Amino acid sequence: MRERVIGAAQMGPIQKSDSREVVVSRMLSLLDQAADQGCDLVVYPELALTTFFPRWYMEDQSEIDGWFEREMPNAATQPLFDRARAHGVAISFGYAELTPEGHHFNASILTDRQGHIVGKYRKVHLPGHVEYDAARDFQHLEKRYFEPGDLGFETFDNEGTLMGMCICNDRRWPETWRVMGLQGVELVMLGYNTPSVNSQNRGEGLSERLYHSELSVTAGAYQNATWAVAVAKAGLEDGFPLMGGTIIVDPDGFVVARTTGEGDELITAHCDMDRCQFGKTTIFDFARHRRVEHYGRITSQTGVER
Ligand code: ING
Repeated sequence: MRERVIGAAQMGPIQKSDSREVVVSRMLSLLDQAADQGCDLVVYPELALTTFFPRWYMEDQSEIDGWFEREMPNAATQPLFDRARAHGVAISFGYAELTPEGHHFNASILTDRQGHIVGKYRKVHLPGHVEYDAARDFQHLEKRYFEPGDLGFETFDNEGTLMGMCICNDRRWPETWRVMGLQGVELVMLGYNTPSVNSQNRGEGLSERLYHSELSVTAGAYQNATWAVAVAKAGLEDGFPLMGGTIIVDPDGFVVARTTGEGDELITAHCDMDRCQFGKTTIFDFARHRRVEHYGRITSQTGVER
């Protein structure tokens, strides 16, 4: 049995005026709770250090860049890496990355239990739009502020467990999960900031959105025989509601832990990574069952060709 004790650290709202330091202190509190409960890995949400700023239309690049981190760790986040190392807990969290070359990514990192970064991911599937859209109840300008990720969907051997990351909208695309599944992934970690309401369809309510999120994560876990941890930033951010719905899912696609509220809330699960093997060697033994000669459209086409 290769057990990892995993904590999903859901975070409540971060207001536009909240400093990185205030946010990090909340993350430290969740980390301490996780360590007290025996966790050896803690997963935080997408863009965990700031409010979900793509809801705001901005034109001034220096204002936009103020939401990004130029290095990781940095002064604001060093206490988090130091505390994680002191506890012997690996962490994963999302943040807005501004590279030395001037590229802007919606990124996430993964550390080992000594606080060393062992993996990085940059969000591939960017939802939303580039220009201000007056038809929307609120903006979702990820295509304006971020470039599509350039690292693909990699997996990382983190102290004996093969781990992978994706971010938010990525979870809705089966390609995300299968590319990691084809590498033998055993744990997929993802954070999300998902509005509770659809900016383009007032008819779609919270229960539908929670269902679609859980459907995406449980399907991805089941169809690739992997554990999955999906962690929300939730609650009312400057009046804009983000949904909760944080879950930990086993390799058979069953939810083993879920949050109940929309604030800072830790859930944990004892996850035996060897439980991935049954699915990977029977129903989802890709080598025995897949017929790639029929899958060409998946990579040769972007859109539909009737
Ligand atoms: N947020 C949302 C998400 O994919 C979205 C955007 C919501 C797209 C619902 C489609 C439907 O969960 C982010 N940040 O990707």
